[in-house]
Amino acid sequence: MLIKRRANGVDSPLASEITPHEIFESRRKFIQQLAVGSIAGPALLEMSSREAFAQTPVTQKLAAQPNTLYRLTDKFTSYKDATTYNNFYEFGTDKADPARYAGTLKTRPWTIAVEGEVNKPMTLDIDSLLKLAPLEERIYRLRCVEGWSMVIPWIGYSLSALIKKVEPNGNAKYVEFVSLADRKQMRGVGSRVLDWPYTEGLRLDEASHPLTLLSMGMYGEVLPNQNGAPVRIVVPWKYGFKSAKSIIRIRFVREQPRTAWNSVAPIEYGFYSNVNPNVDHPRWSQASERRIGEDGLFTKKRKTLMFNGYSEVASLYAGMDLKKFY
Ligand SMILES: Nc1nc2c(c(=O)[nH]1)N[C@H]1C(S)=C(S)[C@@H](COP(=O)(O)O)O[C@H]1N2
Ligand SMILES: [Mo]
Repeated sequence: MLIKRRANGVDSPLASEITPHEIFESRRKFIQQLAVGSIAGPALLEMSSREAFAQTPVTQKLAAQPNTLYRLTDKFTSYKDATTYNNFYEFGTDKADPARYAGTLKTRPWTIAVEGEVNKPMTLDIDSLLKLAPLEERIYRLRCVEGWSMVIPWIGYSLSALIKKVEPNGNAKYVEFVSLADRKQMRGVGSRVLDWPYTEGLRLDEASHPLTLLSMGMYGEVLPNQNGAPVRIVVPWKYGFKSAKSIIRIRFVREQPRTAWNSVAPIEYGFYSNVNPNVDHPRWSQASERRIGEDGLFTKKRKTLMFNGYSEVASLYAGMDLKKFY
């Protein structure tokens, strides 16, 4: 059988676990039709043989239940755009660099240490992490501070599921995320654009908010390396840089942690970095955004929404001056 593997370090998947991303959409429609009863059993067989003979590059499929609460109705960004227009400075600063160079990242074995101010520190390997809670598919918008956005069907579960397991103690006020920084696998880590490793942080209540996603997949598959395999954070109401990729450590701490972008340019990148159309970045207006894939000459930009449209998080910031705590 013609099954090509991407060089992404994922252990050989079973043939039955493989889905080409190109058919992700048709599979979704098909499953929806199945659910409403307009397609009967035999079509299923037809579908699987079509999948089996698809001669496109494939990655490893990852099953997840659609989360009905967190599903934007916006059209998805194409898989191609979402996997070839990336910020992942460990592999270079050009948008095309991560897709070009992240193949050298070895995503298995992979462990993530969860530690600090918790009663039950633990080190989990990626397989136990995948089994810790039911995997959900959530369609979130990700807004980069550079002025563009994407809509992506992520797979994962609320970070709060992991937080409950480790039992933060009374001293835990913030959560720090640390990405891998291995020069041997990541050609950009030699550069001095950032002080490696890439770190990010959230207040404990932000990290515990159900929207905060621990993500291991997208578009029905495990995460491509350039999107932060094998595990990353996705915080949809904050600028994209808060969503650290390829994380190896989650630490519960007393003080607001150092974060990578805040350290290099504190005036430009605040700790909070909530999407806010009323507070401009010194170099980029935050009032509107370009949706990746909608780049026609006359395509209108979209208005950027407060908290990227996730208004349910507003209560986390009650009484705070969001111009000061940008
Ligand atoms: N470790 C790490 N995480 C990172 C980055 C990075 O350079 N290194 N870039 C951030 C930025 S600026 C954005 S916009 C998002 C992009 O995520 P995506 O490529 O999956 O769309 O990842 C964030 N996470
Ligand atoms: Mo970004």
